[in-house]
Amino acid sequence: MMTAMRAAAALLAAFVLAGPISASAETPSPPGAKVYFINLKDGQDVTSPFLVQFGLSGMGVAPAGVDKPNTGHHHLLIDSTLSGDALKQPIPMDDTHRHFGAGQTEAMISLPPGKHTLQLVLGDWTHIPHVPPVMSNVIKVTVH
Ligand SMILES: [Cu+2]
Repeated sequence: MMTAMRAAAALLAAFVLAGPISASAETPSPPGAKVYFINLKDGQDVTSPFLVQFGLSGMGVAPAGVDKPNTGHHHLLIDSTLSGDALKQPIPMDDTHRHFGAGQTEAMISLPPGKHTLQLVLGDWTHIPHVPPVMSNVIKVTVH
């Protein structure tokens, strides 16, 4: 996991250094592609840590760094959203923007008790959302 994160960070750094040429390369998503929560519903009560299963239809999962048409890797936004120009840039890597760059399709998530929002966003091989973006609904969960 550390190795994957480090590779992802290196890739992100390489991308940033490459500058405007790479930044103009949009990755298209096919019509009808969507990401969704398989095992969680809006308003659900969960006990931390809890399993989050990432659903994807109309596209495939590929690890970060693998440039293959109609693929991407999952990102879980926790108490956070992406809009406007943020959708044209690499998704930040922090506690509220989790990357699953090894191609994971589920994760155990630990969160403090209380209400939280969750959203899935697919990112391309350089962690940038597709055009148009492939994002799930925002769901609210209550963590116990
Ligand atoms: Cu990513």
